[in-house]
Amino acid sequence: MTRHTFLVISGAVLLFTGLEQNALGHGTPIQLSAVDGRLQTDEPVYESTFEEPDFPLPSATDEPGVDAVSGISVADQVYLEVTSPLWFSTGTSEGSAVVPTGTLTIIGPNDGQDYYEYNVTGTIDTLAGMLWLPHEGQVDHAHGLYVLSDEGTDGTGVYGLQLQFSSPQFASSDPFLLLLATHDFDEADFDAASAQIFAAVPVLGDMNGDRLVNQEDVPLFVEALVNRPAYNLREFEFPVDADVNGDLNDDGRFDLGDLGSLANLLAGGGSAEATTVPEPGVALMAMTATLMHLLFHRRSKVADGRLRRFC
Ligand SMILES: [Ca+2]
Ligand SMILES: [Ca+2]
Repeated sequence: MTRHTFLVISGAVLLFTGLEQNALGHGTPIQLSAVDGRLQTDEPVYESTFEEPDFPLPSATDEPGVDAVSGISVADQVYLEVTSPLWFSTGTSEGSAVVPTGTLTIIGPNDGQDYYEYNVTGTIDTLAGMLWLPHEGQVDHAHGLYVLSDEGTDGTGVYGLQLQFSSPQFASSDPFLLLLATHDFDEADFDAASAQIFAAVPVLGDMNGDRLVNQEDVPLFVEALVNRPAYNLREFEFPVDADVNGDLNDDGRFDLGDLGSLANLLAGGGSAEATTVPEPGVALMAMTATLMHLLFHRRSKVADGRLRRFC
């Protein structure tokens, strides 16, 4: 297995419109790798919060510089793409994520001469593909900046943007979610705001709530189909709406008709955590076997009169 690894260190900056000073925060490092011809990140969600602002904003041309690359060839091209609209949540109870009128600016690493800057608003097509690599010379890690512009109606809260890395040389990474909280946001409300953004940006096919799609979702996919009460008792790292995540053929229903779509999805690459990728037929057979086992298991327990539920 060939493994190329380099680091994308994400800085994060909060820019106050109308103020001369700017607030600087540091984002979570994103580790990007290429394994067996496929890009992958080390986490499905990255968070950044700003406690005490740090002044002043460093020069954009200095901070997002690229120091080095190891692994991925400088001849390879890697792009950063937006895969869903920009979302915003204030984390209020019973609230929801909304598409903000404000702007999130992404400043990509430079190539020794210049840097790339893209503004993302509520529309998905603002960042159609930002060239993240190649860079000249040896590069071990790259820096990016995310600038939250306090414009429009969005104020204190959390921004959520789903991104992915793509490349002509590699299969695309799974989408990953970037969560950025403004410096004056109460971190006690961060989980609520995040949950509202998670709901706005579901990961289709993720049935075990890790925001990844791989073989581990198969038994949960089946359980959600055949025994929803048991499935609903489960607690996941990230919230899951089975009827949304499981409706892979986009017909508005989560049912047996989605099984084949999950098989195709897994055969198409799985996720960053998947180590083997089955053929569609193999995946479908595995799911069918799991389904039959669970159905038989439930029937047996019901038949003996002692257990009415399986888990
Ligand atoms: Ca999953
Ligand atoms: Ca469906």
